[in-house]
Amino acid sequence: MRSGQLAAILKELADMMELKGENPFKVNAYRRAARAVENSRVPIDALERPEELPGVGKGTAAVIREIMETGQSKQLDEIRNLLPAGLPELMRLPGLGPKSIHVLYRELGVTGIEELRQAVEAGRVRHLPGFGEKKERNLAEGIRKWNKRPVRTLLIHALPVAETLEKRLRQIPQVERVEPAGSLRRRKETVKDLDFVVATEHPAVVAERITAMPEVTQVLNHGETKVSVMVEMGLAIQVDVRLVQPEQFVSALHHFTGSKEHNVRIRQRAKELGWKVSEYGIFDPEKEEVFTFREEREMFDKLGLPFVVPELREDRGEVDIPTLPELLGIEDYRGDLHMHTRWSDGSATVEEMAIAAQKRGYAYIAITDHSQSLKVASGLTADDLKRQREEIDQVNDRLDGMTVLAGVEMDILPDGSLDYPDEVLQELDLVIASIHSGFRQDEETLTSRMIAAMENPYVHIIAHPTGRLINRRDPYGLDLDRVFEAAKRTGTVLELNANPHRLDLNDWYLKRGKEEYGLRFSINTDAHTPEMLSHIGVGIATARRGWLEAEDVINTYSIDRLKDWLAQKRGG
Ligand code: DGT
Ligand code: CA
Ligand code: CA
Ligand code: ZN
Repeated sequence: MRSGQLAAILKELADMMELKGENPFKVNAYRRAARAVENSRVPIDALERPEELPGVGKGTAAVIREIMETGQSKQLDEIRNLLPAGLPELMRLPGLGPKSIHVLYRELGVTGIEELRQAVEAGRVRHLPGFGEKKERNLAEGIRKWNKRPVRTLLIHALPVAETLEKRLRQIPQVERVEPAGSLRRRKETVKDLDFVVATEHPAVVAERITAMPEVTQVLNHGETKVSVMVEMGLAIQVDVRLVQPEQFVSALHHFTGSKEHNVRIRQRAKELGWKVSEYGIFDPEKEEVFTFREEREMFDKLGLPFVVPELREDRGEVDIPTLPELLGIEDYRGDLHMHTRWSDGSATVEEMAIAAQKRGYAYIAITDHSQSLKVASGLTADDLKRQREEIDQVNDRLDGMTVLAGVEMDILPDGSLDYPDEVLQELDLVIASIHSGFRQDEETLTSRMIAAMENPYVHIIAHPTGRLINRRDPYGLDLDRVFEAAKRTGTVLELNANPHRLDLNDWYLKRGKEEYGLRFSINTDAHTPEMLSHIGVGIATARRGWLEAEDVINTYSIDRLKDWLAQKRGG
């Protein structure tokens, strides 16, 4: 390892600890150590005792040793994993260091750029210690620039913008029909831009109204058939609106929903029948006739195909098979099995989570706080779990028609062992295991670690198996085929984590796990607040894109069936 790499990890550790609000003495110890490493005249790999570096104490030396031996720091991984995912990237805004970000987090609950933007807009930032009006103005500018950077927008951020725009378009008197199209309609996890198809007899008038919207910051294209604008509605995003004659609405909607690959297959299908498909309809050259449709179903019907819902239009077989699956719907979902409370790093009590779940119409939930090794998330000891179980029992007594299961999200430690002995696990109703540290290990080590956890009969579910964070962190280097095979063999269920930054397993892996290994899955929000239970919507959408049916997902089971399954996994 080179000194530069070591120093960079130490600096990052200091930043992350400061973000988290750790004691400044500890933070400074790591900063000092980083400087000492950079300035050391002895090459770092020749250094036998890091304690000999000026200003480096025993504790810091141990961390340096760990980094030099393993190439990483367990503590850093843990903090990185447990801080709200949007917090570290705030450091990229000019004028914001870890200390001020911590103040924003602690005082205003800011956990990412969007919350910060709202706080700045509401004028709440200027009153914080060390901020003021000038800094607030600079932040506003920094955020505007940041939002213009070319990354794909998360589905969960795009959905409310699309909804507002859709309403706006419907209010224009000359507009007859409106539908969102493109990747948003297909519910892809991220979208590049927002596409709409609008039916109107007066395209020029409608185009004028769109470009005149107050949120439009730039007009990219202003024609009679297409208007493209940049809007700033909480986030900056491009919006493409196609203006079509009412009778062409359905074929245009299909065309601009895509995907491109799906459209290719549809054109091939039409060709087999001697026809041509375009955004204007299906053309029969022999009869010189154009077919148009009132609904998309009629168009698929005309082509002799079953109706393909937008989520499946990715050319993953949807045009090639005679019957399509009956996809999972939100109404099939009966309970969330992964969430946190104040016992670890959540914001609410057990009862508050249970009542929020009841309001959503669920029959059960599982409380799964973090385990003891995750000190950064105040992980629970075996004794804490016992006391938490008492609280859960009381909540179960108080609430009708809602079962709260006592669970845990247990760390799979870097050496492959589990964070509690079996005697502790057997007392719990449900055990989730997951990796929160050492995720840069090599493929073999990581894969064996995960498989070892699955082989424990008390482990029911593996949470967020690939560990990816959309736009932020690549998946762990796992051999997923071996993981799928082990899940099948041991009856362990893999999670689709519905946190909008994770959506892990993704649609593609879900389909593969189901079709090639016959796996079942669990879809959970991993909520840390009652509001976050609503993330289940993007989870269900991703499951649908993964071709999952109700029967493939254990969260659709009745409570009795779920309990049977939980017992059966343990050989009961
Ligand atoms: P995105 O925007 O990257 O998240 O994904 P899409 O699928 O929304 O892609 P987009 O916005 O470029 O185009 C919307 C749909 O329009 C696309 O799925 C297929 C259809 N389409 C038809 N012809 C064309 C074409 O010539 N170019 C593009 N880009 N799209 C076309
Ligand atoms: Ca698009
Ligand atoms: Ca587009
Ligand atoms: Zn969790």
